[in-house]
Amino acid sequence: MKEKILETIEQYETIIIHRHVRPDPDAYGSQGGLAAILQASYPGKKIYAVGLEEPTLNYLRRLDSIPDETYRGALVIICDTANEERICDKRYSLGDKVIKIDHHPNEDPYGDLLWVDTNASSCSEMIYEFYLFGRENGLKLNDEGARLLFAGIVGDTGRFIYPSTTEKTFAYAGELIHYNFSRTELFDKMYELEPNIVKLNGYILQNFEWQSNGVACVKLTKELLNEYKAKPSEASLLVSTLGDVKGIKAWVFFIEEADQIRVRLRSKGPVINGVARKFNGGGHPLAAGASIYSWDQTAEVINELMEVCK
Ligand SMILES: [Mn+2]
Repeated sequence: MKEKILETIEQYETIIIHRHVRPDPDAYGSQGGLAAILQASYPGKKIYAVGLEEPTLNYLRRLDSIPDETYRGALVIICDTANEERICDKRYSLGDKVIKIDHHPNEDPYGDLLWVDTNASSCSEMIYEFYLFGRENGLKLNDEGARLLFAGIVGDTGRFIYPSTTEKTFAYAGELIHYNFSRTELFDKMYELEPNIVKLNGYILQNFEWQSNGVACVKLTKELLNEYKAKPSEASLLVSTLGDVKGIKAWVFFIEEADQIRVRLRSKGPVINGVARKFNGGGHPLAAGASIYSWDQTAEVINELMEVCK
């Protein structure tokens, strides 16, 4: 598949790279890393990375804004996005051909060419692997690309602690740090939190609720988020905070947004993306998400979660 993707890339003059909505460092890392590789390798081609910018990730890169016409005859590559619904910037369908590169379960096999590797820690790891594959055929990786791919790997592995981290992950990260970028600066940017968010984290640690079977939950209402002056997207960054609690098997954060309640599920072992799917969501076996539309529904989610943790 890597060979086919490389051949296809070579055939197109314009390549537009997308990623998922509500981006994380791996979304930016894989998208921006691939863009950097293609720009360095094919100076004659027009390469764009598009999507709605997430201000907290501006330190990774800024995105390109392009008119609809640019999509005419273009190749579109979508990184780190399991299903079409989650693709940021719906204009991806205006292109000539779509390639999906992703590491989530392939539940929605969209696109003309698909490369899905659920054993990869991150989509950024796949992009680095793609570069290794194409190196002999002229693919180049520059410092900026390496910084972005490293950030994506670090982000999706929780700094190399999640079980998705493999020997390959460490090997690739080890190669990436040979490039010239400041890891210290990157880590500072990735993990710094505003003081109000640190305080919200304090609230979470004080107030998470134990259920049965090693399940815990956290409910963050609009009122509470207002009190801490925290946006739902900022509260989402704190989801992993319960991972260190002794005896916890899986947990759920309910985060109220304007018109829905975001359900963020995490697990130390029991597979929880099935629970997410029951509420029209999805994701990885140990990290998934969904949406519900009333606080009454939280009990259903908690019950499903307790069921898989039995
Ligand atoms: Mn990812």
